Amino acid sequence: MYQPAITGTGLFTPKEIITNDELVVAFNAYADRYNTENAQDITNGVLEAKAHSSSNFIVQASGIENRYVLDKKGILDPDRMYPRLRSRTDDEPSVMAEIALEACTQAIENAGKTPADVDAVICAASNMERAYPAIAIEIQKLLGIDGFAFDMNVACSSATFGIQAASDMIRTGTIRSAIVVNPEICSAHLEWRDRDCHFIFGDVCTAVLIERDELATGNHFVIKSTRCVTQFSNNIRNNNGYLRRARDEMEDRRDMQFMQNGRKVFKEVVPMVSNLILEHLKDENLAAEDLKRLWLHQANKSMNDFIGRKVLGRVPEPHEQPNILQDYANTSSAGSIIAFSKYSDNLNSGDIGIICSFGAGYSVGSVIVEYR
Ligand code: CO8
Repeated sequence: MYQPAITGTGLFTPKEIITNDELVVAFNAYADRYNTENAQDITNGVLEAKAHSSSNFIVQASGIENRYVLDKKGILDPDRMYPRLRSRTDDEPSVMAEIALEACTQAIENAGKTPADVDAVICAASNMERAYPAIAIEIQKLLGIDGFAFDMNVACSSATFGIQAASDMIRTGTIRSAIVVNPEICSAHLEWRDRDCHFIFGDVCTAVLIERDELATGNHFVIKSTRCVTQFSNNIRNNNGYLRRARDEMEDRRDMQFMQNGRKVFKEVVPMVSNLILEHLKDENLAAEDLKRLWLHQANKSMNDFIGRKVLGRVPEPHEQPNILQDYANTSSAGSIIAFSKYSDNLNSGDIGIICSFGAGYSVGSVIVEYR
């Protein structure tokens, strides 16, 4: 058996930022136009008028202040309200592979390695831009990696589930190393015309290189153990898929994009997460006070505050549980990895931390790491 370790991280951040105020101006312009164009149906009770969004609500309900996106103009155009991404030929890299290339290259360099040192690529994300061939195999080709690659999707928990898959393959000796990459183009499956969710998501790509501990050349994080749990729920759902064409009644309905019952998700997922973390710590004979850092999924600030309090038994210090959602919004599976890649400093050898993601499925993934 080999000991897996995270030896490098990479982060691709899009150049364009949308502030809450910019988002709200665009949404309210869209809502006003919708209400004017549908005035008759609204008066007759056939349609509901769209209420305005507000920056104050967004910050207070979620903690989100900004989000990075691949295309700001299309999203903020009240006549469009979704990104405009250039069509690509089959000979060009796909968008997901392109942003993955940047994050993977950084992760490999950060570990002091080259693509020749990598045996596998796992593209773990909450949506894939095509059904096949796997995006991971395209990333593998672009990086010039031998071995094999595959895609996996466990929504917001894709990264931690991918880390578990890679770690287990390294433990058993199937591979020496794997890159787990999370290209999340959330802006393309978010419904920007729905004020309940239009502020939630942003785009990003994260990557971690996982290797046998003995191959690490610098400071790294030994993966002590991983835990994953799932429980079916319709409270976060997207019904778009390849059967759409076959179903005559499925035109461009609201449920072709991200849908959620946020209140229920909040109430049901928080106990799942804190229970999994506490059980995972117990299995490792660790106490909550042994945890020097929690890199949590980045969906909602109050949600993270609740989980931190439940796990530690007190209010975590900001440096113990860093949040990045104020800058990035929810980036699905990438959120906890952004926090990990940006806030892994000031740790001493032997310090213990936990990476934990949670979301649609429901799914929760927990990774206990030790800094070396
Ligand atoms: N501006 C002003 N008012 C608003 C707005 C707005 N933008 N939106 C809603 N309101 C109003 C509501 O209409 C409601 O009014 P009323 O009381 O009159 O009915 C009031 O404000 C309160 O609304 P909510 O109850 O919805 O507000 P909450 O306090 O519950 O906050 C949140 C909403 C922020 C969504 C919160 O519930 C939350 O964060 N919940 C957790 C959600 C979560 O963690 N989800 C995980 C999803 S991520 C995931 O799994 C990945 C999926 C795959 C990626 C998808 C990419 C697109």
